[in-house]
This record gives sequence, structure tokens and C-alpha cells, in this order.
Amino acid sequence: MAYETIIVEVEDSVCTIKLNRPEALNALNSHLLGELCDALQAADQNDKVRCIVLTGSAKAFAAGADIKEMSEKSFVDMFLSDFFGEPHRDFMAIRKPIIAAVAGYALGGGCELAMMCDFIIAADNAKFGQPEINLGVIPGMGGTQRLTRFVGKSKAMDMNLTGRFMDAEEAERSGLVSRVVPAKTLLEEAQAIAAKIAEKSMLTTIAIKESVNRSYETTMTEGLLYERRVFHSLFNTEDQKEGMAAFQEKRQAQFRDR
Ligand code: CO8
Repeated sequence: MAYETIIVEVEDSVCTIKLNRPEALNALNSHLLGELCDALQAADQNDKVRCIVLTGSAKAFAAGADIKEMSEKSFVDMFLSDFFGEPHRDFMAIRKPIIAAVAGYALGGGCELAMMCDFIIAADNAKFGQPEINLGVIPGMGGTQRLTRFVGKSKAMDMNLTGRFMDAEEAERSGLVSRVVPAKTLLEEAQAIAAKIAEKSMLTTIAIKESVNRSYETTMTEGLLYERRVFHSLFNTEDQKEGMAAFQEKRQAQFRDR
């Protein structure tokens, strides 16, 4: 399908989706989010794809929700349309892993979109922020919720109340991003990490994504029980037999998603 605001490429088992509204620093409007969710759902359903990389440009992953699209809306418009509610739900329903490869600005909804991914690789020029306070609003897609869980209350308050930006080094130190890499090699490195994940069994990949995400939604006791039961259930798969046999035979496992 031809998209106007994103570029989608599938190479081997990795689907790379690039946000592509350079004139607006990849600001997220309804059209872009609709196309993004469509592409993510297609990748999720494509048996060839085993991992997804979401990226932007060298200057901006995304500079936030599109202020020009939102500025004239009323409370009633926002509430009745459940503004961005549907793309948020669609995004969170994707079962395959999504890596955010962030260079430049990841602000407001851009920072929130990166946090909706499974983990974030940052270029050394990345800047994260929740500057919504400067616009007379608050974050609406996780900036007060997910960011607080990533970086803790003190930094989340600091960023949300002052609107200041966090650079890549601070973001890594604070647990917002998993790795920082040179800006020049960001996409290459994110795709290499995705290719590594693509080699694993899809059964365990999806089980891990679901289990880690469950840790945000439940108590420790329930989460540990869930994890243990999923662990037990994987002993009913060929990939568990293959993975453990390959270890003992000192060879690379050949997973078949069975
Ligand atoms: N929306 C619309 N257009 C934007 C946005 C944006 N968020 N960000 C940048 N642009 C546009 C600019 O208007 C400009 O367009 P034009 O050339 O037509 O004037 C173009 O992109 C380039 O931007 P700048 O000239 O400003 O570039 P600079 O390099 O000078 O500055 C910045 C870059 C610092 C990133 C600056 O553009 C900026 O501050 N942008 C806004 C950042 C921001 O406030 N983001 C938060 C937006 S609100 C939000 O995200 C809420 C999310 C909640 C959604 C969930 C709802 C339920």
C-alpha cells in the first residue's frame, strides 16, 4: 500500500517504518497515525516480518502531536472523537516487538510514541521532552504515566513541569533508553538488533513481550505466577526441545515457531 506520511521497507525479517513528514518535523497528525497503525498491523500479520523498527529523520523522531491540527479543537471535539485513543489502542495491540530508533527531537507525543515501543535505541543527538506545559496542556499519550515508570517521579515531574529536554546520555542513565549509539549508525544498529531478535522463536518473543508488559499491569505475585505458567507452557513446544538440544550439542538452534 502507498503511504503519504510514512515509508515502509521490509528486508529479510525486519520491517522498518520511517515517519516522513519532514516539513513538520514528523509531527503526529491523525493521517500519519492512521497510516502508522495500518503499516504496523500489516507487519504484525506478515509471516515474513519478525521484528519492527520505528524511526524518524536525523533531525526529529517526532516533534509531538501536530499542534496545527489540534489548536482549534474544543473539549467536545476531543472528547467525542476520543482523540488519538484509537491509534493508541491499535499500537498497543501489536504483538511483534517494536524498537524505536530515535534521532533528534522526540517531544510530546513523539516521546510518548517512542515509549509505546518495546524499547528505545537513541542516537547521541537525541532529545526527549514533554513540553506540553508550554502549550497550556498536559501529555495525553503516556508522558505522565509511562515516563514516570521509566525515569521515576522526580525526573518525570521535572520534565513535565519545566518542559526541559533530556539528552541521550541522561536518557540512558535514567532508564528511558536501552542504548545510545552514534547518530550516523543509528538505523543500521537498530536493524541489526531487530535481526538478532528475528532469529529467536516467535513463540518466546511474543511470550516475553506479553510477560514484560504484564509487569506494568499487575502485582508482583500475579506477574510472577503468570511468568511461571508461561514458562511451563513453553515446554509443550518444539522450539524448547530444539533450543535446549542445540545448547547441549553446541550448535546454533534452528527455531521453527512450533
Ligand atoms: N506540530 C506542528 N508543527 C510542528 C511541530 C508540532 N508539534 N513541531 C514542529 N513543527 C513545524 C514548525 O511549525 C515548522 O513549520 P513551519 O516551517 O511551517 O513554520 C517546522 O515544523 C520546523 O519547526 P521549527 O522551525 O520550529 O524548527 P526548530 O528547529 O526551530 O525547532 C523544535 C524545533 C524545538 C522541535 C520546535 O519545532 C518545537 O518546539 N516544536 C514543538 C514541540 C512541542 O511542543 N511538542 C508537543 C506538542 S503537543 C503533544 O505532543 C501532545 C501529545 C498528546 C497527544 C495525545 C492526545 C490524546
